[in-house]
Parts: sequence; C-alpha cells; structure tokens
Amino acid sequence: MDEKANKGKEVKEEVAQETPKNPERRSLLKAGVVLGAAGIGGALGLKATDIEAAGKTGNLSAHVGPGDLDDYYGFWSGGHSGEIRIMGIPSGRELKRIPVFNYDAAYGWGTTNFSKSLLGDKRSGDTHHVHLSYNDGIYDGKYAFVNDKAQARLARIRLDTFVTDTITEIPNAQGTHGIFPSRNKLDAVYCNSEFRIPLPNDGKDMLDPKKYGALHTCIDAKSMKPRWQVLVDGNMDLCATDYHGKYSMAISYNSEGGVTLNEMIASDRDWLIVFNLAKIEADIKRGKGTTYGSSKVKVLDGRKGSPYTIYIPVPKSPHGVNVDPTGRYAVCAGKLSPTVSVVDLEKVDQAFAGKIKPRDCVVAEPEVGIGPLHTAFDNRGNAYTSIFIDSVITKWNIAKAIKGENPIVHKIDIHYQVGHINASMSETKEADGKWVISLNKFSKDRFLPVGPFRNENEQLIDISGEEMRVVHDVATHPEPHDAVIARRDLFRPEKVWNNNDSRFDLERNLAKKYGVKDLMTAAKVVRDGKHVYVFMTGIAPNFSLNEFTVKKGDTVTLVVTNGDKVEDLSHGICVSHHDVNFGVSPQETASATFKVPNKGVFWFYCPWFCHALHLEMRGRMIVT
Ligand code: CUK
Ligand code: CUA
Repeated sequence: MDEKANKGKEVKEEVAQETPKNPERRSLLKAGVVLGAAGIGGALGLKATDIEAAGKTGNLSAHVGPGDLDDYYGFWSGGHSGEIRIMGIPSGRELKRIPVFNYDAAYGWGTTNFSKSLLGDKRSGDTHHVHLSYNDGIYDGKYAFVNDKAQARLARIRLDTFVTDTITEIPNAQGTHGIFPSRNKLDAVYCNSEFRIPLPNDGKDMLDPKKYGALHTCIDAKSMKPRWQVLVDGNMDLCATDYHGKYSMAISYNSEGGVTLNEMIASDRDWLIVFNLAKIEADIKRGKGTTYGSSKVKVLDGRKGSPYTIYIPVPKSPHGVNVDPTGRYAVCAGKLSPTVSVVDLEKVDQAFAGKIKPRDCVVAEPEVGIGPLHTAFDNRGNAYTSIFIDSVITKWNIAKAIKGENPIVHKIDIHYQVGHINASMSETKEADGKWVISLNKFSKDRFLPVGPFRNENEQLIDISGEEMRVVHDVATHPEPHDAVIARRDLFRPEKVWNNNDSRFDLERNLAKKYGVKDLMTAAKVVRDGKHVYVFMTGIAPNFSLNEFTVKKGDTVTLVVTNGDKVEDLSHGICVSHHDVNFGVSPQETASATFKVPNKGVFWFYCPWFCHALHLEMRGRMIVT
C-alpha cells in the first residue's frame, strides 16, 4: 500500500501539471477531484465501454400511466435547498416538497408561528441524508430524519402528515453530516460532526488544531433531545447502524487531523469507527463523561484506545459506509482508493475484546473503480457502488469478493459523476433488487440548457437482471445528495388533519385565553394592549371575517383554521403588503404574527384555488 500511495502522489502532481488552460468540463473535473486517487492501485483495466453484454437485462418499466400510482415513495434530500422532496418511483414524479430548514411561501414555512418556533431566525440549511425510522429492520412509516450540515441540526418529519415537526440543534458540532437511525426499533439517530473544532468553541485554542475535536452524537428519536456524545479522532463523514442496536458506525477521514487539503489526504488509510452502544449507554447511566461550554450533554472520550470504539483502518479518505440487507457486512467506499472495504460485523465483538486486530474485521477489499463513494444492495448478494470519477456504477458480488474471486458483475455508464446511489429498500432487510437511483452531480448535455446554474440528473436503473439498464433520466434541482426508495404499502398518510393535533397547541391556547370556543367556527377579534388577535375560519368560498380593524403600530396575530373537511381542499391566507402568506389544509390551524406599520386598506385573500369563487374569498384589514 505504501508503494502505491507514493505512486499516487506522483500521479497527483502530474495531473495537476497537465490541467489545460481552458479545460473542457469533464477533464477539469477529473484533474481537480482525482488528486491522490488517480494513481493508487492503478487502473482496473476494465472500462464500462469494454464490457460485453454477457447476460440478460431486466425489463422493468418506469412508465406509470395517467391515473396510476407509483410503487415506491422516494424520500429525496434537497441538498442546499434545505428541504426534502417526495418522489414517486419509478415515474420520477416530484410529488411534494417538504420545507425543513428553508423558507417556503406555499406552506408559509418560516412565516407561521409554529415553523418560526423551530427555525428561530435561520432560513437556510444544507440537507444531505434522509433516513426513515425502523422497526425490526423495516421502515415503520412513522418518521423521516434529515441533517442540516450548514448549522449542525437534525430534523424529524412526520410521515402521517408529511410535515416537519422537530428541529434539534446539535451541541458542540459543526458540519453535521452523516446520520443514521437505529434499525432494530425507534430508538436513536446517530449524527456525525464532520468538522473538528475547539471544544468548547468559545475562542480558546483556535490556532491549535491538534486540540480540535469532532463528536458522534446520539439523539433520542422520540424526544429528539441529545442523549450523549463521543469524542473521536479524525473527521467523521457517513454514518450507519447495524440491525441489532449494538453498533453505530462512522467513516472517518483526515486521521491526520490536518486543516489544509494536503495535510488531510497524507495518510494511506483512515478508519471506519465502530461505537459500542451498550458500553457507552452503561457509562452514561453511571454519570461518566464531561461537558463542554454551556451544553449539558455528557461527552465520553472515544479516541483511539478507548473502550467505546474500535478504529478499523480502511483506505483512503473513505466516504460512504453502507450495511448490506443481511446485516452482516458494512461496505466502506475508498474515495481516494479504487477499493471498497468489506467489514464483517460478526468479527467486531472479537476486535472490541482485543482478540483480533481491528483491521482483521476487513474480509475483502476489491477494486471497483476510481472514486468509489456509496454502495447499495439487491436481494441476491450483489452490491452497487457509485464511482464518481469514472462516472460508472459497478455491480459486484460480495461473496465472490470475500472468496478472492473477481467480483465484478457489470459496470454501467451514468451521466455524469454520480455521488449517492440507492436501491429500492436497500437499507432494510427487505431489499428487493428492482431499482437503483443514481444521483448524478452533473447533467451537462442531458437537458435543455437553462443558464450557468444547471439542473442535475438522476438516472433510474433497472437492476432486476444480471446487467443494469438505465431506463429514465430525471432532471432534478441541485443538489441531489441522498435518497431512500421505500415500498408504498409501508406508509399510511392522513388525508385530513385531526384538529386536535398537538401541532396546533399554540393556537388552541390562544383561543382558550381569548374566549374562542371552537377554532373550526372562529370569527373573533380581541385586543390585548397593542397586540390584536384575529381568529378566523376559512370554509370555501368564505372567510368567517370580511374585515377587521387594527391601529397603526399594532402587532397582529392572525389565527386561521381551514374548516373544510373535504380531502384536498386547501385554503390559505395572504395579507397584501405584509409579507404574510401561509396555507392551511383541511382541518389545519396555523397562525402568523406581524406588525402593521402603515395606515390604509389591505386586502387579505386565499391564495389556494379552492372553489369557483376562490378569487372572491377575501376581506379587508383596515389600519386606522
Ligand atoms: S455526501 Cu453527498 S455524495 Cu453529503 Cu452523502 Cu456522498
Ligand atoms: Cu380558499 Cu381559495
């Protein structure tokens, strides 16, 4: 490996020198990103284009006819939009955008008092990883979780109503990136902080990166409160859990602890860190651990040599870690090494007990292509690894890799530069081997050009046969980071809100305080000093109030309930010139609070086309 690594360095320099002055996009990308990867291990000698059609391809169709429903829900990370998106698979139809860390006028996310209570004054996020809650290795249909890398937060989305219900700030963390929930039951969500920072980050030790640290955080999946944190070496990237609640795992690069690019990629090997959850929980229960700054969350020291962790060496600046549907193997993608490392989780206990070396848990390390990032699985013992630099997906057989045979089954070109990949039900024990989605970072020539900021491309791949087959290009908004494809029968979304839902507690309390008996029929204006509370109901095509009067300089809280019980009949309210606009779906209540700085007449209106007389569904706010 040493020799290869040195060779890698030479090639890196060569590549840098060879970068042309006006490089074509693809070559620029290769030169810029390949860095240490190009030379290590050399070329595989097997190009996608060289592969002869050796077997049968599947014959699944992405066509979902008018009126027909998709077989799967897709849960898509919205990347730097800060939202998540719900897709129909295999059609690729975008069904819904769920605002999470972002502002969204359609739903009034960032406007309503409920959403503001979660967001504070932040309006942006960077979502990377969406995962669903599990019971016994299968999605339980209750929640989705998503990280915000930008501001170190974790959000929970309810899947009865497909709305964000909690956002948790992770203490002592920056760049919260990989997350993964427990797979045995609804228990915890493990979150990796990628960036090493001074602990506490209060102005001390800023120029001494050796003292920086990164924490692996356990968030309770029910309360969404942090339970504990563990300090580690390196920068954590992707996260995974086993199927039994014994381990969480973190890929860790920059074992060097460097702060510049060259420092960060100096070592041949970094790690898969495995956390011994029982040991950690037991010591936390005993009151062990320290705290940093104002956070009360206990932190255990899990750096190398601690009883809480083992550090399994894997090459090189690794990126993804994915556990196969049998639960036995964790596959670590090499990124700057053309290999994937197969870790046998059944050996991990022996490594914790000191009976074998951590590296002995690695049972195979096949070469799969230049720049491997993430791996998905079918139900026939095959793995599918996304290869960023080669722009291919490599299908390889896990058992063959372990036996030391050539494991490569097929490679397929994708367009272009795939990041994440996932397969239908891949992260459950019911992986079904039907579809792979390739989430590509570049679309280049695949769609009509739309200016310098292009859409990106996702390709749906039929994996039901021996060979893969691209069946569909789906243009997507930047940036598709990760996605989960889950069978539709696992979800039972509500059609109408339950008007007793705890989500409306704030509005219900206001109603109680100001003598409004029933929000479903409310029509009341109450003044409390300089604050005016306006309660109204929308039932198509009317608001229960045609007008209300306030005074210049007042603060207004507008509580609006959709009194209709008819499925699909949304209303909303938009107050002209006051930056207030939010929707309410059937039996939902929401509120917004705003200032009225100027005298005048301001029409409020329903912005959702709810009725033939929708345009007439409006009234006046009179400011005297
Ligand atoms: S990371 Cu985006 S390609 Cu944030 Cu999951 Cu690998
Ligand atoms: Cu109600 Cu339009």
